[in-house]
Amino acid sequence: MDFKYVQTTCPYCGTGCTFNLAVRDGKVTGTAPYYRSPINEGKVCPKGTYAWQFINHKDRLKKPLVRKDGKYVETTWDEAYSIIAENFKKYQPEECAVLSSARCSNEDNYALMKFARGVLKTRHIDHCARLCHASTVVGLAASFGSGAMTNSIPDISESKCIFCLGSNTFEQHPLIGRQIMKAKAAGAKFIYADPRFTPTARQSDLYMQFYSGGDVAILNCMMGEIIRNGWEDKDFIEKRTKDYEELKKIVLLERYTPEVVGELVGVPAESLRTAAEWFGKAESATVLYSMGLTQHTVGVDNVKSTANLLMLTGNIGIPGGGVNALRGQNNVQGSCDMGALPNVFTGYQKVVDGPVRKKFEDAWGFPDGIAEPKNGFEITTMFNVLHDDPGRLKAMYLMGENPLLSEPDLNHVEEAIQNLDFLVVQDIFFTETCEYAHVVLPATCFAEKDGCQTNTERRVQRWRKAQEPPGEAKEDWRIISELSAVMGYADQFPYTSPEDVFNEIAELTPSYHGMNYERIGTPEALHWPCPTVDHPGTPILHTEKFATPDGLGVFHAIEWKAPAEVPDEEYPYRFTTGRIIWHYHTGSMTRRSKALDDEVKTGWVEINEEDAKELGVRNGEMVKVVSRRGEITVAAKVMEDIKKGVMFMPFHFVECAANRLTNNALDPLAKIPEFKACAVKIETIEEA
Ligand SMILES: Nc1nc2c(c(=O)[nH]1)N[C@H]1C(S)=C(S)[C@@H](COP(=O)(O)OP(=O)(O)OC[C@H]3O[C@@H](n4cnc5c(=O)[nH]c(N)nc54)[C@H](O)[C@@H]3O)O[C@H]1N2
Ligand SMILES: Nc1nc2c(c(=O)[nH]1)N[C@H]1C(S)=C(S)[C@@H](COP(=O)(O)OP(=O)(O)OC[C@H]3O[C@@H](n4cnc5c(=O)[nH]c(N)nc54)[C@H](O)[C@@H]3O)O[C@H]1N2
Ligand code: SF4
Ligand SMILES: [Mo]
Repeated sequence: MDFKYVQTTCPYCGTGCTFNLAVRDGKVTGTAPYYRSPINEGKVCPKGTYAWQFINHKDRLKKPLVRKDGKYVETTWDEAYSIIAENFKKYQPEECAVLSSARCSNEDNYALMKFARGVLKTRHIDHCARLCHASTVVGLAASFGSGAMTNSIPDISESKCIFCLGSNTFEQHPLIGRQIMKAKAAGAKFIYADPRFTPTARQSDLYMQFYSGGDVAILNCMMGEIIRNGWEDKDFIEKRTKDYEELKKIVLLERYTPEVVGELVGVPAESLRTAAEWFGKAESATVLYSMGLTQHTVGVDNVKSTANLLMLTGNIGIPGGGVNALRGQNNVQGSCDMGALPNVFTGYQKVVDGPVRKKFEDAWGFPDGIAEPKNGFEITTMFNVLHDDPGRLKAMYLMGENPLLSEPDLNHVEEAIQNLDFLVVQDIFFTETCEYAHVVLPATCFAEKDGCQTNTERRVQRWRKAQEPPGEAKEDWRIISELSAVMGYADQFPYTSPEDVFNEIAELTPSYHGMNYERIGTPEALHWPCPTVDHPGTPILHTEKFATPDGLGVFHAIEWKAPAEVPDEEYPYRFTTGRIIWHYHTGSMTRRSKALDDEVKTGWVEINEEDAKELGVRNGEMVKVVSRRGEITVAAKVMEDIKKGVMFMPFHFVECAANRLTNNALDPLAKIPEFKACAVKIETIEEA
């Protein structure tokens, strides 16, 4: 028997834990701890523990598939490439769109970004970061000049006061949750606000249960209290920020006093006062947030408000402080860094910036040029254009995303995608989205490839190949390179290994410039920015000055606004969506992992006890949840842990897909949809 351990990084959430894959006779058969990672020190959550179970699942895609007469038939790579090449040749760059993947490596994303802009010459490229932390990228860039988490994961344990708002950390970033427990053990106060009494809420010293969509009001209220009591950091405000007076004027308004806000969001005024006092007086304080803040039509406002609070209290650029935007997918930070966005090349270098563009043109050497210097469509815009303006977008190349379950308002998305003439999907399983594809390409998963990914704290870490892929599956970057060669661009994709791709990334990306496989291969790996080969990397941002042109942080005076759709007589309940610890997004991997699937087989809707009583709904009863966009039948989970008037559903399950109900209303700047607030009604199903 042949047995070995292969060290790798978790393919699920943005925490970026390291573990070993146990490999027996060439097949991955388990996981084992790897103790030297400073992030997780040998521990993992259930998804990490069982991240091996889907790898050799019988459903893995093993050969390219083409649709013929409505059926998918296996084909050779050569035929698949020539069908794709022939089809894409028919369309203008403007008619093509590309979706990249936060589940794939930096090398995969870079290759696809280059394919979009260089081979297809289209400006329309985006990925699921749009549905996730687009508000963070826009909001923190406006406040600090850089849209990334400011401090490191281990640094959270140093904080004296942690305010967690819109992040269910213990279920969605469990190994960051562990840092909260370490901070608490060292005496930190932990404040938590969420419409639901989650496992994270159970660990809090102060819990505020509020109506979804009330975040700016809460943050303004806390800032008002801090200023009224003189807990603000005057020195920091004066030396390192600007536009403070406008902020001050707004947050001191009568409408943001604890009494008024308490009434608006459904929280006792006293709790708001205590939260402000703990946060304002702490030696160091941090905000941890995630989707509860970003997935709103006011997502950018929410993010800017957290930046306001942290600057007001002088908690930026110090250990135990910071705006810690917990990024979601294993490599969503990396896919943004790689320029899988409609407005930037790698490292946030703008596509409209002349010298930047010239740099990429020269380095890439496409003889017939690259995409025009203009921002492209966001993923949400792509589906709106497909739906509302048929014929404008005709072909799409999609790698490692499953929008037919993850986008808002699925009925709209289903109509939209049928307006494509040609769709290629590259995945490891046959997903809901594959059902609309003309060609499906089998990719390798994390255990079958080398590469790297960038976690939420900007740490760039390695994946290492542990086994051969199933059937004829290939690495994503290799598929893209081979296809590009068939399309006449072999010279532009000369890579023989992911390391070749990474070296090109480092060359063209200032924040990755000092990185190479050897340097990122250590247990600590490296945080960007890392501009030179002798630079140690940057765990904490903005220590001396902000990344804005004048180096100052910018306060934004922001008023609270209601969500796009609020409860009314016909749809009287606030509806919000999210996740559970056992499953991951559209479930393509976790529902094929026996241990995780055994824990939770299907979805439910959480209903407050009193609401259930009024509705005459019993625990476990099947009910219809109806919004203006669609309806689903699902079991009711009657509980006291959710605020009265609010209902919650996990969105992982196709048979009761929460996104049939969600609202496609967008934040005007970030173009992120309002997954966290719409209105629904409940209909009981008559017994037959
Ligand atoms: N197990 C598991 N872990 C994951 C994922 C997964 O699918 N499964 N996905 C990963 C990804 S990509 C992401 S982006 C992260 C997301 O991580 P989180 O943002 O922590 O997860 P969510 O469940 O979407 O939402 C968090 C909380 O927001 C609350 N909430 C709802 N409405 C509001 C509101 O209006 N305001 C506030 N402040 N809170 C509200 C919800 O009740 C919920 O508890 O998780 C990552 N980790
Ligand atoms: N209602 C509601 N909807 C939401 C959210 C919410 O909170 N509420 N959250 C949103 C957020 S934050 C996010 S991030 C999105 C996520 O939305 P998606 O990214 O669409 O969801 P995933 O299920 O992660 O899809 C990733 C796909 O990549 C495939 N894959 C995995 N590894 C590889 C690989 O190495 N190569 C290739 N080619 N494919 C691979 C998987 O099989 C899967 O099909 O969902 C969004 N949708
Ligand atoms: S916390 Fe996230 S990265 Fe760590 S094991 Fe769990 S899913 Fe993987
Ligand atoms: Mo996400």
